[in-house]
Amino acid sequence: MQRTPRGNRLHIALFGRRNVGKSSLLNALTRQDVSIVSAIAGTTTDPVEKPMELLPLGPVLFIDTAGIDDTGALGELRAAKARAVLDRTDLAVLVSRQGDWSDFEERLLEELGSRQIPVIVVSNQSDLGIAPPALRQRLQAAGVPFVETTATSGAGLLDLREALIRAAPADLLDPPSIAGDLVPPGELAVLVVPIDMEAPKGRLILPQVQTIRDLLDSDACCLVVKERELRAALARLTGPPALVVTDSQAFLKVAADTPPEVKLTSFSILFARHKGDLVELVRGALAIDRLRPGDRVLICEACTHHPIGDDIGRVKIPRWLRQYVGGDLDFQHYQGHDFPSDLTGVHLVVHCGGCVQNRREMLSRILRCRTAGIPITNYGLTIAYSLGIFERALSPFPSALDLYRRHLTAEKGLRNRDVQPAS
Ligand SMILES: Nc1nc2c(ncn2[C@@H]2O[C@H](COP(=O)(O)OP(=O)(O)OP(=O)(O)O)[C@@H](O)[C@H]2O)c(=O)[nH]1
Ligand code: SF4
Ligand SMILES: [Mg+2]
Repeated sequence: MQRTPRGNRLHIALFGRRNVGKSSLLNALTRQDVSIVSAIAGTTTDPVEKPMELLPLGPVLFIDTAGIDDTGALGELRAAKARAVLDRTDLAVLVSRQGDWSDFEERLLEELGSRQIPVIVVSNQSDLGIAPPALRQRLQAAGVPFVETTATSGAGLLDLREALIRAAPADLLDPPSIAGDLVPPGELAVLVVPIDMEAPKGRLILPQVQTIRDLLDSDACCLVVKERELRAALARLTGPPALVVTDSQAFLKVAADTPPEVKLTSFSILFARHKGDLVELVRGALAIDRLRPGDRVLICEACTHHPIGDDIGRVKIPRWLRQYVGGDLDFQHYQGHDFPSDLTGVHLVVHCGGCVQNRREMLSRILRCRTAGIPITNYGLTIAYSLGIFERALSPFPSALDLYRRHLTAEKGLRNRDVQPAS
C-alpha cells in the first residue's frame, strides 16, 4: 500500500457546460495530460479521476466530468453520470467561459448550495474576454469565491489553488478516528483477521490496514491474530486488551472467546462511524425487526471485487437475514458508485463499511435514505443484530448503545401494554 487510498482523499470535482475548459483546467492543475482536451463539445464522456498531492491540503482526488448541458439520449446519460459525481464531491469547481452565466450554472450553484458542498466559480478563457463585473459582485455578495483563469497559459492557476485550499471543508479533512480514540496510548487492541478463501493473496484488506495505521497514529499497540488463535493469544496477555476488533464474519466465535468485560466490535462497525454516521446506521439495523418475507433489501458494496465462494454480500448476509425473518427476501445488489436515485419499494439498505469511499459519498447515501424514509444500516451491524450480539458489538460506543437500550425499553413497554388485561 504505497498511496493514500481514494476514500481518504478530498474529492474536488470540476463541473460546467461543454467546452468551457474543464479538462484543460484539470491538466493545468495537475501539470499532466490527464484528460483529453479538444475544441469539440462533449469530449469528456465518463468522469476522469486523478489522485495527487495538493499541498498543504495533502492527498486529493480531482474529478473531471462531462458537460452538464450535454443533449440527446447519450448526452443526457453522460450528464447524469456527471451529476452523480455530486454525491462524492467534497469541493466543487464550477467552470464557466468568460463568466457566461446561464440557467445551467444557476441550477448547479443552487444544487451545490442545497447539498452544502463548498464551491469556487471559475471564469476560464479569460484571455478571450473578462467576466461581467455584475456576476463577480453577485457571487462575492453571496460569499462564493470567484477566480478568473486561462487554462492554456496557466494564468490565474495560483489563485485557483489558493481558493481550493481556503474552501476545503475542515471536518472532511479530519473525519472521526477509526479506533485510535477507543484505545488509550500504550494500551492494546487485538485485531481478529480470518484468512479464508475470500482473503486476498499475500496482503490484508484495506479496513484492516487502515485500522492498524490509525491505532499506531494514536500511540496504541495492536496484536493481529486469526480467530483460531484468539483464545490462546488472550491467555498469554498479562492484562485484558482495551478493545477486540473482529471481521464481522467471525463475530460469534470471537464473542465466545473474548471475556465479556472486554469491549468488542467489528471492522465494519468501526467504519460505520469513520465513514458515515454510526447512530443513524444503528437506527437502521433496528428496522430488521420490521422486515417481512418478500420485502426488498438493497445490498451496496463500495468496491467492485469479483464475488467468490461464500461472499459476504451475496451469500452470507442474505442467508442470515432470511433466517432471521423466517422467509425469502428480494435482494438487489449495487456496486461501486452505483446507488439508486429512486428508493421506492425498498424496505432496507445494507451497506458495506465503505472503506474505499470518501465520507461525503457515504453521508450522501445516508441522507438520501433518510429523506426517502428508508432505513440504512451496514454489514457489521446487520450481522451483529441478526446473530443476537448487537449490544456486545456496540459496547465501545456509548451513544449508539444508549439508542439501542432506549429502543429495547420502549419495545418492552409496548409488549407490557399489549398483555395488560382489559379493565
Ligand atoms: N483560448 C483559450 N482556450 C481554452 C482555454 N481553456 C481551454 N481552451 C480550449 O477550449 C476547448 C475546450 O477545452 P476542454 O478542456 O476540452 O473543455 P471541456 O470543458 O473539458 O469540454 P467537454 O469535455 O467537451 O465538456 C479546447 O480547444 C481548449 O484548447 C483558455 O483558457 N483559453
Ligand atoms: S466491501 Fe466495502 S468495506 Fe469491504 S473492502 Fe470493499 S469497500 Fe471496503
Ligand atoms: Mg472535458
